[in-house]
Amino acid sequence: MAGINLGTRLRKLFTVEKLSESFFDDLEDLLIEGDLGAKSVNGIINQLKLEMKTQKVKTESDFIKILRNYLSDNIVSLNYKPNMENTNIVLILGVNGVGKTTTIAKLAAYFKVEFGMESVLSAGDTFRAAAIDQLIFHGNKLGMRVVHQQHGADPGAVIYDTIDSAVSKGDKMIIADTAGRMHNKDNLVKELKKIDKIISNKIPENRYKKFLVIDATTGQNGLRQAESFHEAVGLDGIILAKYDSASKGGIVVSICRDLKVPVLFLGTGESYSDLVKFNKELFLNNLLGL
Ligand SMILES: Nc1nc2c(ncn2[C@@H]2O[C@H](COP(=O)(O)OP(=O)(O)OP(=O)(O)O)[C@@H](O)[C@H]2O)c(=O)[nH]1
Ligand SMILES: [Mg+2]
Repeated sequence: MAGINLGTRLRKLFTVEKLSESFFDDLEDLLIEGDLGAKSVNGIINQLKLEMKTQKVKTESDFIKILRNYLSDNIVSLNYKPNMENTNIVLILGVNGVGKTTTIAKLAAYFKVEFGMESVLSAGDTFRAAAIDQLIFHGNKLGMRVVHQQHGADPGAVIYDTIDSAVSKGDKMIIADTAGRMHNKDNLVKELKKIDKIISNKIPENRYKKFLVIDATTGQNGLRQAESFHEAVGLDGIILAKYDSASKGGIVVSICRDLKVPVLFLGTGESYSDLVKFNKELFLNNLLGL
């Protein structure tokens, strides 16, 4: 919703239309524009209609409060804590250009600050020519090890080697990159399932997490992406990149509501420190302009 404050528009709608015939139609349009997604919006409208019958909704703040509560009930957040004793792996997924590789570098910086943990970066995107160099560049800047093979190598083999080397050296955290694009979607899904199987055979479930990066500016496409990846390998969490853009990230409401996958972090810029833990209250205040 480029540059327009959803909260301001919602309050104005309430004040001007006062629950008239067109109120819920216009409300629906506003929420859809806010990237909340058709299914979520239907749920919100039904809930509002119900609550507005039973509760006195006199002011726009009464109305915003009901809306906020509904959204709050549908958003799940998660505070990721790695195992400090054994090797953990975080597999970073997402379609091309959403911010995966940048997010990997930010996560490595975050794990260092938050847990004093060095990460090993695994160059699992062997599909795009420059992807390996990009990860090596970040590894050099961060002073962290990068395990890689040549362009076109089998990503499963790269990640397999990374795990073996991390376990033998006693490294506690692996962050693995993946290709966002393949020759076609079926190939990508096949490749990801293979990678998933390789990792699952080496690292137990409680130390293996699959995080999907979503670009905050892609709107409802983000929900479709999450559905595809969730169906292919099962997601443990969402990282919403480019939250510093005009988007307020309404898309995560749909993802949480429909897939029950929690949100972990927001990417708020291009520097290593631009990764913040997802805070539901702050997120909702920002979404609704409170
Ligand atoms: N403003 C902003 N830009 C970001 C953020 N995260 C990533 N970017 C930028 O988005 C662009 C793409 O980021 P990458 O990390 O290369 O994305 P990717 O998903 O690895 O891309 P592919 O490897 O091509 O699939 C880069 O210019 C990043 O600097 C963010 O949180 N905010
Ligand atoms: Mg990349």
